[in-house]
Amino acid sequence: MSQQLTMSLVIPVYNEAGFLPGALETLYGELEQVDAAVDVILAENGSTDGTADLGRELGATYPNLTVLELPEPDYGGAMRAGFLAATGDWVCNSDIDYFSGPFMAKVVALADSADVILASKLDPESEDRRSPLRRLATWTFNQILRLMLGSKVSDTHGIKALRREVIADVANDVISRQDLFDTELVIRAERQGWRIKELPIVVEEQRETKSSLLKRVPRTLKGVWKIRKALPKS
Ligand SMILES: Nc1nc2c(ncn2[C@@H]2O[C@H](COP(=O)(O)OP(=O)(O)O)[C@@H](O)[C@H]2O)c(=O)[nH]1
Ligand SMILES: [Mg+2]
Repeated sequence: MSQQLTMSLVIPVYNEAGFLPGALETLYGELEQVDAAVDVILAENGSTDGTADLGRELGATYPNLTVLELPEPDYGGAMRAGFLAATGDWVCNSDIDYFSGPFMAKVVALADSADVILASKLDPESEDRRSPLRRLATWTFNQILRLMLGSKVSDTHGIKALRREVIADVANDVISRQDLFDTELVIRAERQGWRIKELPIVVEEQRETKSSLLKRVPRTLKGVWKIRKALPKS
């Protein structure tokens, strides 16, 4: 019998004490369909509502759950720490309100034929149930990445899985913090020639976004420009 794949699931969390218990119950239910030895890393930083303590308490109920606690609220910083702490053959990444057991099961099935697997909200077969504004933002962001960074992938900022070797290859070069960490990680993997596969997904967030879309726009444009300057010329 071949050995079971190991998979770490990195989830950044910030002030999620109210949402965490229900979300973990749903998540662990979905993980039952994944034929891999899965461990979950909650990458918390800067919460003021006891999210990290609660996560550790829930570790008594849920197997293989660890909490990384860092000082400053920084989505990208938490992602970086989580990705670098992960020990699985594959490292998945999801939000606490947007994850997918079926996607992780597909990663197991495709593990030999790809190095990076992206759940693409823009795949023609995807079913994106978010608001038109959020869908437009996703499409526009992807156009910007194509234009400014020459990327050919259709979604860098969603549910994804990377072979651990890919992370070891590129994570330390990523300069972005906050929302662009994962985008730069995927684009650096693309530039390095790692095999990328995109899969359709049903996009259904379990709650409205907490951050303002409008505030993200200037920050994102500035961030993409910085990535462009930092990437080696292709
Ligand atoms: N560690 C950490 N996680 C964050 C931070 N901001 C957001 N998150 C987490 O990132 C994920 C996505 O956040 P959400 O508010 O749902 O934003 P959305 O992507 O616009 O829907 C959730 O799991 C949040 O808890 C942060 O500053 N630090
Ligand atoms: Mg969300």
